[in-house]
Amino acid sequence: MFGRSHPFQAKDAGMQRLAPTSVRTLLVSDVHLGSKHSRADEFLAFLREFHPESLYLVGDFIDGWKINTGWHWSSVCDEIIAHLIGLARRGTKIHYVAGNHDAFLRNPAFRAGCLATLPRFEVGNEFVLQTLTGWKFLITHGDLFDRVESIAPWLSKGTTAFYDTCLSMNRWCYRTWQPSEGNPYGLCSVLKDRVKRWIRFVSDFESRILHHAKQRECDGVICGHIHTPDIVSSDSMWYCNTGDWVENCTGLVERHDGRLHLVRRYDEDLFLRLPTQEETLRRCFDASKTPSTDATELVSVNGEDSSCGYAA
Ligand SMILES: [Mn+2]
Repeated sequence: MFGRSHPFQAKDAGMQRLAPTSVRTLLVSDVHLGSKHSRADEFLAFLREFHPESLYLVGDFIDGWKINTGWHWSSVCDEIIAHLIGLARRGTKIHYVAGNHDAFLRNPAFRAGCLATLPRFEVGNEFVLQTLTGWKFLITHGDLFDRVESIAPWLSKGTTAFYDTCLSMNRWCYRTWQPSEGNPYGLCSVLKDRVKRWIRFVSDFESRILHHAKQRECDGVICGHIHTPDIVSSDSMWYCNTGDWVENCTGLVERHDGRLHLVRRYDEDLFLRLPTQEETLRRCFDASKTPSTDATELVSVNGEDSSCGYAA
């Protein structure tokens, strides 16, 4: 589906940039700017594809853990920051959710000192997004619900060092053999997927985060942290993970027609069409059904909605 002419590559290919697509909301997480493994180029190309009314940076946007152990801040990182300031000036509201790699933003004194002067820019541990169709999603990074992260941060830091080594080895292998296309971090992605599945199993990540969203009277959650993009329904709620910009290059878009669109660089896109709240209530009343996911539609880009692809 994503051939070599994918819009993310337009900048590299020297093609003319298309006008950005206007969208209601854009959500991205785990960009890890400052880490040498961050895919800053591709992320900037992706950002330029859209003009969102609201932008959510769902944690680990800046990798503060790398400040002492290998800080890589390229000119592209500056371009990304300049682009965000430009978006804010043109009216986009930017929400910055703090993650475990940029936990310094959880310090109120830091926030008050450095960020108070930025207009249309808000920092928090969590936000509630009401979609066009009326559904409420809790937006949080996710580390606060990762049992490994909260109980054994030393283990988390240890696995991060191991993971960085894997990323470096993977990049070396990719450069050595230079396959014509594919994900340069594909091997790592598979490895990390296994590790994260284990963490999900051990720490009960999804159910803990959904439980919290339910307590906040939300219908679902949008998070990042585990670098595994996904849209799944669980216990009559929606769990959406925006993925990352290290291995998967993914982001979540809420389009003006109300659909949630998970854009995936190396896999098929996913679309989630949620009915409006009124529609759901009417169905419940008509058929005495409980509010469930039966009125929703989750399709891949190759499904019947294929005409509504990425560049629509
Ligand atoms: Mn994280």
